[in-house]
Amino acid sequence: MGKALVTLVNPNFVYPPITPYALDILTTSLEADGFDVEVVDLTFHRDDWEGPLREHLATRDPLLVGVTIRNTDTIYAQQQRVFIDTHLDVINAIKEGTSAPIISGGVGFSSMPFALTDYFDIPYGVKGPGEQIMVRLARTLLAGGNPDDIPGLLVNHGEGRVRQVLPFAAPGGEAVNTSTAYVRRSATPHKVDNEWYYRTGGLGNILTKNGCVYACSHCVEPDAKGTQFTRRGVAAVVDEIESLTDQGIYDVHTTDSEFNLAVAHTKAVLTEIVRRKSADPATSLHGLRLWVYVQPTPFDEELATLLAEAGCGGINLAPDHVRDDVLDGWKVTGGGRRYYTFEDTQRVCSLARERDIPTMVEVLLGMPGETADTMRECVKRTLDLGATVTGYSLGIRAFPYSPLGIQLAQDCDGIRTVRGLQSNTAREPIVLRPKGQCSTVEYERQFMFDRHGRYRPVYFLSPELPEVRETLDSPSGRWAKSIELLHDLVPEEDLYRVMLPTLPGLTQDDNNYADNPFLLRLIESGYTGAFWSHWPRRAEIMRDVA
Ligand code: B12
Ligand code: SF4
Repeated sequence: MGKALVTLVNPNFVYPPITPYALDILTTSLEADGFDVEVVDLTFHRDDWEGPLREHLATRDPLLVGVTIRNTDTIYAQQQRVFIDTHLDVINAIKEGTSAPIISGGVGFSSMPFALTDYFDIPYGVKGPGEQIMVRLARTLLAGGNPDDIPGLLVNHGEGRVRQVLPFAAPGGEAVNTSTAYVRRSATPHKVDNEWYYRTGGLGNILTKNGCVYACSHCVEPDAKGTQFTRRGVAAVVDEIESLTDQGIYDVHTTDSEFNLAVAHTKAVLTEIVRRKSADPATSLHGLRLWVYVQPTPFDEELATLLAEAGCGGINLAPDHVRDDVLDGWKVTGGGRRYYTFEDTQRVCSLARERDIPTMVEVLLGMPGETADTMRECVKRTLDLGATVTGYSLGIRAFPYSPLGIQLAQDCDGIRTVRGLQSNTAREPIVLRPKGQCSTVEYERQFMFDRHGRYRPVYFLSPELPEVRETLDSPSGRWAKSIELLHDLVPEEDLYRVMLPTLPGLTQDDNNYADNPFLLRLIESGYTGAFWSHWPRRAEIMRDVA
């Protein structure tokens, strides 16, 4: 028996299911500090979640309940689905079942933490890594202390007043448990069932470092995760990967913002995997397929060879575009410098091809400056890369603290809309207020809700794309002509290896992972590994399972 019980709830109803890794991390730290932890994982009960939640709360008396919010919405311009409505339902049900305080965190939560602490009407929230702060809160509550003394904790004072306890450091750093392997279990009652997630979702997951030092203008991650790299101990990371492969979880996806940044550490992790494989013919690491997110630099021969030797299943590369004039000021370091060129992208693709490592190239169209011509050139040159799969997105979700979101709010200045601001559910022009003109809760809220409290997630699509005037003038206009143009730009013979944004009825080649019908079929049929790796064979696979 531990000091007290902490309940952790996973309200993620998106399929294919993704292992709630964060809950293993929180559990590891809480248990190490002597707390009992029970996980109520509602992902596998998305149609009857109230039953298991009620039953848990009726038979337990937790000191504290933690709720992980991984995604706020699809962040997918063509299907702007919001998830926080069901998260609120779950949180309200928790409140009915217990008087224990509720704390929330997660990367989605951290993208608008003040607004969500207020919206969920919960006493506490955490922005960024939560393992250390969660332990401090549990300890403080147990001792009858004052949570207002826990630096970094978000405390809800009611009526829209959410404050972060000072002094707080930016997310990351000491907030991360870097020294121990996180305990990954399977089939243990009341814990995350990693093997079941693998069987039903096709992937496990591993974190090697937290945060990102870059400042790409579309991206929420440096703000939500931390603006520095916090590296985990190499042995701890590889011990953890080995514990996953020991449990039969062979396809493991990195959850670093980018695996190849802080590249000396990346190489150290891979070297340790390779060392263990060559030292021990019996280690389950021989079955590992590691799926990684990378940027075009830093990436050299040594890294490519280490990836191949460690057992890389595939590389997901995000150059986003090919043209310098579009990428300038967008894909930049914290100091504002560009950090790769199109030649670097070509190089990663050929280094991977030489080693038979499949590649997925991610392209983000519709950022500021995008025109029909830049789009045309981008599609042509990215298809020429010969990647296994190329994924095109059109339009970007604007978040309160992504550099683009901040800029859009400044440009609106609370008095005008800006061309390109869009939301499928907008009923009036989107006018954002910059920070300083409103409270932090209000500032964050406006990126998700309109002034009447209706969901209206804010997106940006380049107004220089060839859209008709009515589309550009309407806050809910759909960039349909650009999508049609994009489809036209992909030659018929390349379609099998391309993911495209779609309009209802246009095609099935949808690149939104949330409840994607192809992916769901794939998983039912026992396929594992990153979803994109099966994409080129989708027609055949769908025929086989029909
Ligand atoms: C890898 C990844 C994927 C992979 C997952 C592979 C796998 N097997 O895990 C794939 C490609 C499948 C994927 C899919 C999607 N993803 Co994704 N993904 C990521 C990525 C890079 C890592 C997520 C992760 O596991 N992080 C590691 C964990 C340990 O960190 P964490 O969850 O943040 O947890 C820490 C803290 O947040 C905190 N914390 C977490 N929970 C709690 C709870 C409490 C109580 C407390 C106190 C603290 C706390 O403490 C934790 C430990 O330090 C993130 C970005 C990122 N760098 O995190 C995007 C990200 C989470 N994904 C995102 C999205 C939108 C999606 C999709 C919805 C996309 C889509 N439309 O299909 C789907 C959803 C799938 C699903 N079923 O949920 C967005 C979410 C944005 C938002 N505001 O909602 C992110 C942030 C990407 C981005 N830049 O926008 N994803
Ligand atoms: S897109 Fe840029 S800022 Fe975002 S995680 Fe990747 S490198 Fe970092």
